[in-house]
Amino acid sequence: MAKKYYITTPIYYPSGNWHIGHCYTTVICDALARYHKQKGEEVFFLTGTDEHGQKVEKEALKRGITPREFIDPLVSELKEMWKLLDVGYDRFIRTTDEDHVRGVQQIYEKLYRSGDIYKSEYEGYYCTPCEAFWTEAQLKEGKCPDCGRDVALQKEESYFFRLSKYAPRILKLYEDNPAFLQPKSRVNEMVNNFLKAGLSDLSVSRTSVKWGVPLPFDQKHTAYVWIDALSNYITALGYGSENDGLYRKFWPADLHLVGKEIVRFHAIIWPAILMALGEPVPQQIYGHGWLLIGGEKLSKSKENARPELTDPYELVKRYGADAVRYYLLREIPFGSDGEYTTERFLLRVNADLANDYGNLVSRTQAMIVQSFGKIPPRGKEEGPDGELIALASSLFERVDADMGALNAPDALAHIFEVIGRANKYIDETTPWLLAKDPAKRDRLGAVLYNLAEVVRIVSLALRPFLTRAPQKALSAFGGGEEVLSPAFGALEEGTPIEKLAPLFPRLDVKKELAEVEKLVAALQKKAAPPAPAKPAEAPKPQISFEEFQKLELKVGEVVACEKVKKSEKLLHETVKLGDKTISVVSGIAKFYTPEEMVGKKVVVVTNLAPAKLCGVLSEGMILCAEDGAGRLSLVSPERAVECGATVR
Ligand code: ME8
Repeated sequence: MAKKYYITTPIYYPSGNWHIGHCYTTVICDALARYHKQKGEEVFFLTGTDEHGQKVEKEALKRGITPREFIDPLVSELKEMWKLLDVGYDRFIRTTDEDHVRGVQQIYEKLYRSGDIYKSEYEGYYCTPCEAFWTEAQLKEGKCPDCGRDVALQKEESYFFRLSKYAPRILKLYEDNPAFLQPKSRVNEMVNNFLKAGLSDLSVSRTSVKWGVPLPFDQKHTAYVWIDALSNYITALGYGSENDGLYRKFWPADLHLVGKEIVRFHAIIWPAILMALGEPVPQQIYGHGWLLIGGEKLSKSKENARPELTDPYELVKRYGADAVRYYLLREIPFGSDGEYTTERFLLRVNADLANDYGNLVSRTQAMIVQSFGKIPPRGKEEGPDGELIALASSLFERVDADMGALNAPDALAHIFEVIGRANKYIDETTPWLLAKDPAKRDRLGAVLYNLAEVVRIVSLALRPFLTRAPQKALSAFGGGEEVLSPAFGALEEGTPIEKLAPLFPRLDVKKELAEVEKLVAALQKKAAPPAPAKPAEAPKPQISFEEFQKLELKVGEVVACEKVKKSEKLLHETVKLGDKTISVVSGIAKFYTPEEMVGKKVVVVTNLAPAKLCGVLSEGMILCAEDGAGRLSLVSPERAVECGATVR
C-alpha cells in the first residue's frame, strides 16, 4: 500500500493585500506535497480560508455589506494567487463551508458532553487583529504582546474549554516526541512562555460576535474563531460525519506547517482539543520564520514606503511562477527569518535559474541537436566523468534526506551543486573543441551523453520545486518512461531530442531594479489615490426594532475632561449619568478643548463593551455627527433633560 502523506497550510484570513510573505508557507507545502507525490506516496494537501470572527464582522460592517459580500472577492483573489503560483491543493476549505460548520458543531457537542466545555464568564482583553485573548499580566505596555496593537477589555458569558487539564499531557508529548514540535527553539518558547506557569482554561465562545458557527447547545454563542479554524484540519477530511473515509485514511496529519507567530495555537490548543476528543495528535508542527522588510515582518502596512516589489501577482507576471517559487524555497534558511529585497530576488533568480540551470540545459541540448540530432551513445568514462556521474547519481539520496527534514533550501543547494559541477565539466571537457576534431567524435558523444543525463536528473529533482521549466527540459527528451528514472544511464542512445527556447530570460539586474522602482511607485499611487472628499457611505443593512433596542442610549453631562497623554486625537471625559459617573474616551480632541467639553450635555451609548484606549478605560461612546469634511459635532438634547434620561 502506498505511504500516505497529509500536509496542511494554515487557513488564511481573507485580509486581501496579499504579499510575497503570504505565499511562503503555501509554496513550501506545495513543494513538499509534490515531492511526496513524485515518490509515489498518496498525498492530501489542504489549504483554505479562515472566514469567521470579529475582524471580518467589523470590516463588513464598516463597508455596509454582509460578511459574505466582503469575503468572497478576497477568497477568489487568494485562489487566483495559488493558481498563478501553481499551488496544487487537494482541497480548499472555507470555514463557511457547510460540512466544516457541521463538523465544528460536532466537535463542540462532543466536548460539551464529555464535560471538557463548561459555562462561565469571561473577563479579559481581546486583540481583534490576532483574534486572541490575553490577561492583563500578559499585555505589553497595555498592548497585544504579539502584534503591539490596542486590545479591548471584554466581559461576557462564555463557554470555557478545560485547557488547564491538558498542560501536563502536552508537556509530556513534547518530552516523549521531540519531532512533534520543530524547530526545537519553538519548544522552549512554548514551555517557558506558556506551559511552565500552567495553562488557564480557554474561553471558546462569544455572544458579542455573530459572524461565527453557532454552538449546537446554546445558539446565542458562536464558536471562538481559533477553535473553528483549527478544526478545519479534521473537518476537511470528513471528521464527525458519515463520510469520514478520508479522515480514517489520512489522519493524523504528517505536517502542519505554520508561521512562528501561530505556533502557540497549533502546539498547545490544538493537541489539547484532539486529546479531549480522543483523537491522535498530528505527527509534526513546524513553525517557520518570516520574510522581513527592514528587519520587520513583511505585512501589508509595512511594505508601502519601500521600493520592494512584494506583490505576488506582479512578480509572477514579470518573472514567472518558477522564479517566485525558487526565491521562496531557496533564499530563506528554513526555520529562520530572511530579509526580502527585490535586488536579492533578482540576483538569485538570474544567477541560479538563468545563468546556471537555464544555461546548462540550453547549451547541452543545443550541442546534442547540432552534433548528433539525438542522444549519443554513452561511451566510456574518463577524466572528470566519474566525479560528475557519482555526484549526479547520489543526488536523490541527499535531496531525500533534506526533504525528510523539510529543508527545501538545502535540497535546492544540493541540486545546484550538481548543476554547478556540470557547468564546470563543460569548461573542463571543452565539447566545442571536441566537435571540431572528427577523431574525437566518440569522446564528444560520451561528454554530451553525461551532460544530457545530468540535465535530466537535475530537472527531475527540480520538478517539485519549479513547476514549469524542468518539465519543459524533460519533455525535450522524447517523453519515454526512462525520462522519469532516477538512475544515471537510463536515457537510451538514439532518444530524439528537441532544441528548446531559453528557459529563463537573462536579466540586466540594474536596469530591472530601476524599472521595478517605477512600477512600485505606480502601484503605491494606485493603492492610495488622493482622497479629497469623503466618499459617500454605503447604506448599512436594515436592522430590526429588537436589534435597535439592544442599544442603551442615555443623556449625560461631562463633569470633567482632560487630554489623553501621548494622543493627539483623544479626550478623556468623566460623564455623569443620573447618580453614577462613567469614564469615556472619545476621538474629538481636534474639535473640542477639554475646557469646552465640561458642562456639555451629550448622548452616550452606555452598553458598549468596555475598552482601553491608550491605556485609559472607556465605558461608553459619546455620539457625534460628522460633516462632509470629517468635522465632528456633539449630539445634544434640544431641550433641557436631566442626566441619565433614556434616549430612544
Ligand atoms: O494566521 N513571512 O492566517 P494569516 C512569512 N488564519 N510568512 C508569513 C508572512 C511573512 N511576512 N506573513 C504572513 C492566520 N505569513 C490564521 C491561521 S490556521 C488554523 C489559522 C504566513 O492569513 C503566516 O505565518 O495571518 C501564516 O502561516 C500564513 O501566512 C497565513 O497567515
